[in-house]
Amino acid sequence: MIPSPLRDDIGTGILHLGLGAFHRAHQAAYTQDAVAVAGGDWGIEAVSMRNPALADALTAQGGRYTLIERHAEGPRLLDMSIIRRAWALPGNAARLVARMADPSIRIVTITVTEKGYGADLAARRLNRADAVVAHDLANRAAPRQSLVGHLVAGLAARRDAGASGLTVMSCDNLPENGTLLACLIRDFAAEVDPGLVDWIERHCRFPDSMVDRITPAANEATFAIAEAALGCPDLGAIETEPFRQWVIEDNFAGPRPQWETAGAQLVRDVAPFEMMKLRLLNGSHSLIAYLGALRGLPAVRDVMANAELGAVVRVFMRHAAATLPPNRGLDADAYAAALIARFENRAIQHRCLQIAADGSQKMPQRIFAPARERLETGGDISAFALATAAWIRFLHGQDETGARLDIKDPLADHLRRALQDAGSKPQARVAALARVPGLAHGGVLDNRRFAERVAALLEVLDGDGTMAAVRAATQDDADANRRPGGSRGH
Ligand code: CS2
Repeated sequence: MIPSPLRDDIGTGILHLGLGAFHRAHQAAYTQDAVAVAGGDWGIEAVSMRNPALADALTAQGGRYTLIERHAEGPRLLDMSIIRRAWALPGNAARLVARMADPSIRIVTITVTEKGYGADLAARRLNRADAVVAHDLANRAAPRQSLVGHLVAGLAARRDAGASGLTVMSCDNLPENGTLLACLIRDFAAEVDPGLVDWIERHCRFPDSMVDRITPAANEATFAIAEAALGCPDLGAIETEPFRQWVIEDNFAGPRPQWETAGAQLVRDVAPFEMMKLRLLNGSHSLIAYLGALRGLPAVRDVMANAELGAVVRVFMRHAAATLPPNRGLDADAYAAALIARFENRAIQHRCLQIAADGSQKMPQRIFAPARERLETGGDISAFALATAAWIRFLHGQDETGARLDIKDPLADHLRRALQDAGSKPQARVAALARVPGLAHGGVLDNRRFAERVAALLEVLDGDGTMAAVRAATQDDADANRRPGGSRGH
């Protein structure tokens, strides 16, 4: 175990919302390293959005937990102590407001996953149809429920306390995540407290950020490794890959930790990094997750160990890379090659079903947006069509052996009903999904060329199974590459 390098008397300058594994493996690790090198009162007060058990367990451990980095040569264990306090939000809304108004808090960071924002991803506005958002807008006297409702209440209290502005940084996998969050907060504030909009615009900042570290949910092995090292159980232990990347828009309302001393990149424009990551890493992750789930393969590494599935992932990455704006100083080929090695890491057991969850919130930026660009430029769409067909087949809730698949998705009921009503014809199923309210497909599922390709692959999935569909999609790519002038996915 590598001991924590931090002193005990570090003050708390960051309030974090979302105490999941990703935060503990990524932002907490960067911040601990930055404070160890450059100092500063940047301890983290972490708020669990739903789960009191985890917050209680961390509190009982004095905020400490073991971070296990899964290197090829064996695990490396770090004693983490940057989280100074942890508590859960249910029943504590007033406490959150009070902490946001405290001048010693300078930054609020957020990892609540894509669905936690209550956003209409197509319009990039507040989703008034979202139950918790609608509740907060309609019942201002009732306890708040939505992320944006809590943040707006906290910002109002901060203004009323006469404190300085705040930096509120989203660390979730959404395009222009900070800009999106600023729009949602503006939408909400304009309705409940119009004067606040101006104060927020003048004093607060919402930097965009690209976050990356593959962090599976903790499993029995995670807890066993930590317990063996500590001699007692560690309920906060988590495991992660060695790789990490954090690209942050240098746009802060006040001071910040010297995250660059820990390897973070502070840049003017995050968009090129974020687009490459969302489309190559997260896009192929979703493809892997749906193909793997249908095949009954437990984890990403198991999908990559199959030569044909590994090959289709490479084809997908090539096509996704072809949608990235050129000349942005980033090497997509090297990035893709590194990704393959990360996905193949035998030491990481990243479950397909974990990644497959919440597809309606992930497909838009990972699959539909690049597919739309390919349709506009007349490029090959087969890899995106395969990901879409596999998702639809997955939504039927059975793998190809007939075993039940658990569909976790905020739109699950709508998606299930749409597919049930559509009957068995592939074209009708694609058309039915295109009409699901709140699914931000950007017109892609209504596009004739795309819908036909998805339906054709869905038919193969239904009739001949996952591998046959993979072969059909890979064949498209091979044919395109044989045509004169056709290559490299263009
Ligand atoms: C994954 C991501 O669960 C998912 O949808 O694609 O959590 C992925 O592991 C991270 O973005 C990696 O940085």
